[in-house]
Amino acid sequence: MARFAVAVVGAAIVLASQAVALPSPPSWFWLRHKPKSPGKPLECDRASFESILPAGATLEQVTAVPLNGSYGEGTADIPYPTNPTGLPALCAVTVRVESSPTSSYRFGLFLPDEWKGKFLAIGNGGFAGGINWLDMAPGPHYGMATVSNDLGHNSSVTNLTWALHNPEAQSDFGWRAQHGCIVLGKELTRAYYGGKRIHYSYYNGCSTGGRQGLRELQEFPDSFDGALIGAPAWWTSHLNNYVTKVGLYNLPVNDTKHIPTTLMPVIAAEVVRQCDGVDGVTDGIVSSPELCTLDFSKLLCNATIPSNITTLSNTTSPSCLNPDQIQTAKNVYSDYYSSIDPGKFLYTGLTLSSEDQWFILLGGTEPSPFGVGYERNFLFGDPTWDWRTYNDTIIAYAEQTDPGRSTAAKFDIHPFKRRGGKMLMYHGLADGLVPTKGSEYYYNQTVDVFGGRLPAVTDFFRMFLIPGMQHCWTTPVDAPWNIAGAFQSGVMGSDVWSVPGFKDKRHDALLALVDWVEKGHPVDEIVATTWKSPTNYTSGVLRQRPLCPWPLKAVYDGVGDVDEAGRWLVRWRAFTDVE
Ligand SMILES: *[C@@H]1O[C@H](CO)[C@@H](O)[C@H](O)[C@H]1NC(C)=O
Ligand SMILES: *[C@@H]1O[C@H](CO)[C@@H](O)[C@H](O)[C@H]1NC(C)=O
Ligand SMILES: *[C@@H]1O[C@H](CO)[C@@H](O)[C@H](O)[C@H]1NC(C)=O
Ligand SMILES: *[C@@H]1O[C@H](CO)[C@@H](O)[C@H](O)[C@H]1NC(C)=O
Ligand SMILES: *[C@@H]1O[C@H](CO)[C@@H](O)[C@H](O)[C@H]1NC(C)=O
Ligand SMILES: *[C@@H]1O[C@H](CO)[C@@H](O)[C@H](O)[C@H]1NC(C)=O
Ligand SMILES: *[C@@H]1O[C@H](CO)[C@@H](O)[C@H](O)[C@H]1NC(C)=O
Ligand SMILES: *[C@@H]1O[C@H](CO)[C@@H](O)[C@H](O)[C@H]1NC(C)=O
Ligand SMILES: *[C@@H]1O[C@H](CO)[C@@H](O)[C@H](O)[C@H]1NC(C)=O
Ligand SMILES: CC(=O)N[C@H]1CO[C@H](CO)[C@@H](O)[C@@H]1O
Repeated sequence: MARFAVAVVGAAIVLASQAVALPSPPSWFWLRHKPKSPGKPLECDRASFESILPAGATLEQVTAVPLNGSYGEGTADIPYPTNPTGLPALCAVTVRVESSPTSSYRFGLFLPDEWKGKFLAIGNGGFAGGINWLDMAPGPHYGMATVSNDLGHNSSVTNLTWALHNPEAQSDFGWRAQHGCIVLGKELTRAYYGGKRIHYSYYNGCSTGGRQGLRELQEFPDSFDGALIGAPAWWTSHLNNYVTKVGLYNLPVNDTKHIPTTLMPVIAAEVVRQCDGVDGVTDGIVSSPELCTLDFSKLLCNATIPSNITTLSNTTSPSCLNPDQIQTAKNVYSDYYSSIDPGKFLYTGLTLSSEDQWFILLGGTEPSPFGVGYERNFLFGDPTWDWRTYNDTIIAYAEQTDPGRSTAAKFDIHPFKRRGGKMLMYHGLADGLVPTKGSEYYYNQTVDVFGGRLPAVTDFFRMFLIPGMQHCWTTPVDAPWNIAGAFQSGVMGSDVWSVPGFKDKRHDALLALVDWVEKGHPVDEIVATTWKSPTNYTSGVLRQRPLCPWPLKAVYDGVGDVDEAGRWLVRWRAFTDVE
């Protein structure tokens, strides 16, 4: 154990986080010994797992779950209290691993009776400290052994106080718990199935989960053959300060510039009015926000309305903004550049059509806990740090220190590509939490590292932007959104997996990825689905549309049913500066 602690301390003093590889697990980490009878599967019982777990790991639970059973920790799992139901028969295992003398993480493993020789790791969301049992549920339906971990703490998505003065817990959050549960999870999987090989390993995560997946494949390219990365919160050192900055655009609440949450849908509706048709189809969905130049004057209140009246209840003409509020909206859409180091790009703005989710970052009386919690508990170690003192030097400091080394900004992933790794990234164009253009920026940076040529990247890494989809799931504008990404099954029901009614590689992005990895078929399109009631599949399919690998996009052929995926063609986006 001591050796591991030393290695981690050694890593923590390296400030330039991109340059040095993270330490590998120490020797005590590996299984104590091979199972007693090689070739013979283990029983799903405590004795079997206890006999092989390494010294630093403790067995918590082993449960044989019958067909159509349910498993999870219920409300004891603060961020993931919903237990999946309707599971295939499997062995559920929970293990706690000491990651340093003062820290530990827990992980859960589903080992399906009908195993197809595959392994799947699942991500978390926000700062959620808990095993994501609900998101693990699809894995065994695909025949995959599936792992998820609690990132080394026990908390809700927005509670970051566990990180205060706790660099070991920060490292578990940053990369260590995720990597450790993959290494040990694979060992246990092989042992459980009698020493059989794992033929393919996959990843599925969104938001923080997207970050976890990128972090893992950047540092440990052998972990996955395929990774499905949704709306990644990859640029921790920038993003978690950016969200404070965005919050400050709209504060204090008694300022004339403040946009109350009641006006956000008003802006959203005006954006749809002006930007919907720009993509060629008037359907209430803004599919090409980058081609729309919003005329803000259409949102401006007439001069007769006093500019200090900002709430709906005070105005006679409520569906409008004062000039200061217009400026706030412009700030939110603008990319963030440093005021201290002029011209230095710090983050992309939110896209047109994200307004229905602005309440997350702009709706409070102080900036989001994703920002202030990060600054107080990770960055400054000062629970009294005053967000009013935020300034643009903070990002440079965060970049240098990168607490927990959680930032996933190592764009050179040649080792992942060389071993045959494939990655699908996706991001909702109506995301109001993690800016969509940040994924585009990530993709561009990767293209640069690969010589500035798109084909050098598209042959192993493709990105799909999903018009009208918010952060990770669902839609306020009846846009097709479901591609079986992380969290997407869970919000449809505790027993849902894949895309209900369309459990195939054309509609399910994980199955598309599997087809690319295992059969060599590149993913040229994914058909997204929505229902009459967007998260209720029994309400009936409303629309399906193909998504294309960025920068390609689907265009309606002008004939037939616009809500039918087959009526859409693939076209080049209006770039002239890429191949
Ligand atoms: C599966 O379990 C649920 C309860 O969780 C039950 O309502 C349902 O009838 C079961 N289905 C089958 C096929 O046994
Ligand atoms: C996490 O905290 C909750 C609420 O305090 C508690 O019920 C639960 O047992 C804790 N979980 C673990 C693994 O410590
Ligand atoms: C945050 O978590 C800490 C324990 O880590 C707990 O004491 C505190 O009550 C939590 N705060 C909220 C707002 O839930
Ligand atoms: C806003 O509120 C703060 C404190 O609540 C007060 O000091 C300030 O004067 C107010 N500003 C305006 C413009 O009313
Ligand atoms: C401003 O006044 C004009 C003329 O009265 C009216 O047509 C228009 O709708 C008003 N605009 C807003 C945003 O209230
Ligand atoms: C708005 O400003 C006007 C004129 O400056 C002032 O008379 C009025 O009291 C202010 N209203 C509010 C709600 O602050
Ligand atoms: C910016 O904020 C940091 C952290 O609160 C503080 O140490 C620094 O003095 C501030 N810099 C300026 C120029 O205000
Ligand atoms: C990505 O690159 C394309 C092509 O050069 C460019 O048009 C686009 O603005 C870039 N996007 C971002 C977010 O950097
Ligand atoms: C889902 O839709 C069906 C059919 O419209 C309806 O009967 C059912 O109550 C809905 N379920 C929920 C949870 O809203
Ligand atoms: C003059 C007036 O009606 N003021 C109201 C404006 O709206 C706020 C918030 O709803 C109320 O608190 C004020 O009384």
